[in-house]
This record gives sequence, C-alpha cells and structure tokens, in this order.
Amino acid sequence: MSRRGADSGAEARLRAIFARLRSELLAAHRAHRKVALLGQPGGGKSTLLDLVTDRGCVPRPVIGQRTDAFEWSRWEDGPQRPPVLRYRDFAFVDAPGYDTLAHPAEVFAEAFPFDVFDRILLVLGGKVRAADDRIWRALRQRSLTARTLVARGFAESLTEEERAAVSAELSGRFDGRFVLFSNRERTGLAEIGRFVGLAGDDR
Ligand SMILES: Nc1nc2c(ncn2[C@@H]2O[C@H](COP(=O)(O)OP(=O)(O)OP(=O)(O)O)[C@@H](O)[C@H]2O)c(=O)[nH]1
Ligand SMILES: [Mg+2]
Repeated sequence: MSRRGADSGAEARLRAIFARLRSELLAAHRAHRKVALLGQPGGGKSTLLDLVTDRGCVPRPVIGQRTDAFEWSRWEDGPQRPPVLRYRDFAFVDAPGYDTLAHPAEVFAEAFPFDVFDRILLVLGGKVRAADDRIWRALRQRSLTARTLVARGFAESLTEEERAAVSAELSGRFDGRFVLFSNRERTGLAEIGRFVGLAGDDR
C-alpha cells in the first residue's frame, strides 16, 4: 500500500472513532459531566488526569506510553472498551496526542466531537505548534473556547523569565484562557481541577 493510501486509511479510522465516540458519549454518558483532554503527544495529559482524579479513574489513564502505541485508532474494529474513563459523575476522554501520523491534527480539528464536552483541556508540553493553533481555530469556529482551558505543562522546567514569556505568549494566542502547571511539582492542578468541576482543594 502506498504511504498515502496508508495515511488515508488511518484518517478514515480516526474519523469513524470520533463518530462512534460522539454517539457513545451522547447515549451511555448522557448524564455524565464530559471532559476531554487533548493536545501534544507526551504533553502530560494522562498524568494530569490521573492526578486531578486522585488516581481514581476507571480504567486508569495509561501514562508514559504513547497512546498511539496501544492503537486508540483501532477501537472501532473490535470489542475493546471505549476510551472513556469514569470518575464519580465524570466521563473523561484522554485522547491520543495529535499531530502524529496516526492522529493528524487536521482530522482532530475537523472531526473530534468537541461540542459534546462540558469542558475541554488543551494540554501543551512545550512550544505552541501550528497544530495547536489549528485546534484552537476549530474551537473558535464552533464557539467553544469559553469551555476550553489551555494547560501548559512541564512548568517546573521554566525559569522565572521563561515563565513570564510563555505566559505572555499563551495569553495572546489563547485569549487569556491558559494555566501553567507541573505534574511533577503538582502546581496548577487545583486550578485545572476547579475548571473541570472537581473540587479545588490542595491537589
Ligand atoms: N518533568 C515532567 N514530566 C512529566 C510531566 N507530566 C508528565 N511527565 C512525564 O512525561 C511523560 C508523558 O506523560 P503522559 O502523561 O503519558 O503524556 P500524554 O500527553 O498522555 O502522552 P500521549 O498520550 O502519548 O500523547 C511521562 O513519562 C510522564 O511521567 C511534568 O509536568 N513534568
Ligand atoms: Mg496519554
């Protein structure tokens, strides 16, 4: 199969998954508070989710293993559990990082069921990329930025000056809707918890 052919196959699968995810969330999870975590690969989405839910999600998010590697995009083929994680009255979707061969940002921008979610966390692990701007544009076009928070992780690796520069950049690019956080040092997690509707204690 040509590379192009393989790519379109992966895209078609991903679109099918997003369609199935939408109907699943609207049916089985209709009464749940729905929260999506999406963003750059390795940005810390799964770790963040595990921490803000006090490691209580069922199933637990898979950390430190590219979500690509366990083939989220094959979900539509088989009897596997849908990629929805439950915690209290929440239904979390811990999406695979976008901007990869199997998970192109353009397909996310066009077909991810953003509108079904009550809250969206756009998690960045480093510099803002074109793919992040693309997703933000998609959210804007759907008037969903008010329910979105851009969460920039790995904050512990930034100096004070870098922190100020990153904050200024994120503020301008994402209409002030951002937070810096660190899974390692557990900073910014309470604010993120409050945003999604979890109690904002000293998490
Ligand atoms: N230093 C540091 N490491 C982190 C932080 N957050 C996550 N990590 C590490 O980064 C790696 C990736 O974390 P994950 O939570 O799996 O990232 P992800 O965004 O879910 O990755 P994908 O699902 O593959 O897109 C793991 O080894 C984590 O331990 C952080 O704030 N600081
Ligand atoms: Mg992950």
